[in-house]
Amino acid sequence: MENYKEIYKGVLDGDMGTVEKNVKEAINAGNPPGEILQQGLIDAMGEVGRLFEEGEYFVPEMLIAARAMKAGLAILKPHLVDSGVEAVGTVAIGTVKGDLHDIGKNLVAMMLEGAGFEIMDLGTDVSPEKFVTAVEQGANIIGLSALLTTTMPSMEATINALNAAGLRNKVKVMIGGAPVTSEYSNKIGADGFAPDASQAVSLAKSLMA
Ligand code: B1M
Repeated sequence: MENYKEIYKGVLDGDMGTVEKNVKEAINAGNPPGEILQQGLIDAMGEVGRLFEEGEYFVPEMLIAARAMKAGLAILKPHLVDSGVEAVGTVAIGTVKGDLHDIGKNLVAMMLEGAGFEIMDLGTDVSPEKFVTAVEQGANIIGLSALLTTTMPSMEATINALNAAGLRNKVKVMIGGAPVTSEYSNKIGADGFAPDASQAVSLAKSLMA
């Protein structure tokens, strides 16, 4: 599919215009939004990570690639999010303290919204205290995202803060992000781990059941 190749290349080049144009064309041609997302945007971001690891890309290249990906996501969002679904629960989601990566977190939030969850998006670099406040404000689930091995301990710190506030039994905790595993989830006492956005939806539904 020519548009997917252009989207992929557009993300790698950090070319927002090309990404936007080809996402629109792919949608208008009737391609499934999930496929545009995976084969165009997500696959390209994986390649950006690989190029960074190999020393071919540096932080500025990662940043402009992320900006191009976000431009594509903004166009895809209404097609991924099915409006009019009844609310099934509230998820307060954020990227943990010290971590500024938000693309995966945004995607998970979008898919959860599409599945009927109410979303409290706490943003990035979210402290354990802010998650605690969100539970006090009525979140049924908190979703923690971490992309750096160095920020994963903030997940455990958040669970500890919920325990200290006496709120741990009032909320379910789900975690995810590239370096996170289900073993880590068990180790820190989270209620579940999802490796991607669609499995995050299944997990959130099962946690609410
Ligand atoms: Co950063 N970065 N980055 N980065 N960056 C990674 C994560 C890295 C793996 C690159 C690499 O070395 N290959 C590496 C981490 C190494 C490690 O810790 N093991 C890294 C590094 C080192 C850094 C800096 C330290 C670089 C530096 O400054 N020297 C720095 C840290 C800044 C900080 O956070 N304090 C940094 C900065 C940045 C940018 C700002 C330039 C930019 C982020 C822009 C933004 O997000 N607004 C950036 C980017 C773009 C990346 C890569 C290339 C792409 C991440 C991404 O968006 N992926 C990344 C390499 C990679 O992952 N291949 C990398 C696409 C996204 C859809 O996937 O986020 O995995 P992902 O989300 C998935 C799943 O993980 C899951 O579902 C999502 C959708 O399927 N998921 C959840 C995520 N959260 C979930 C939550 C859930 C459930 C599922 O429940 C709640």
